[in-house]
Amino acid sequence: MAGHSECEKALTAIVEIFLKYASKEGKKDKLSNTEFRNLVRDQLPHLIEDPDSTAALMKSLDRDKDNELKFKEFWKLIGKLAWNIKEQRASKGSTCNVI
Ligand SMILES: [Ca+2]
Repeated sequence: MAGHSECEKALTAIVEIFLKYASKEGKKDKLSNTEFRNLVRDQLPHLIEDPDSTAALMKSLDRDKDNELKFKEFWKLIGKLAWNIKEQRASKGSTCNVI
């Protein structure tokens, strides 16, 4: 990653985290319910307030209703979280807060 920009590193990190958690059980490129819950708990503790509500969150992201999240479905969440961070920064000029 030497020489990569902050943005390139951030995007790569998101992809690598997705693949790391998705590879733990079942299909290697999709998140199961358990994998998604673990990812939220470990990687998004300041952005998603209630890790116990991940089942409902997963349901809302699982567009094709196969009970797994492919990267395209997971990316909707990343987009939403990024949007929330941007809105909070714009309104308060503060650092990242819990949503
Ligand atoms: Ca799915």
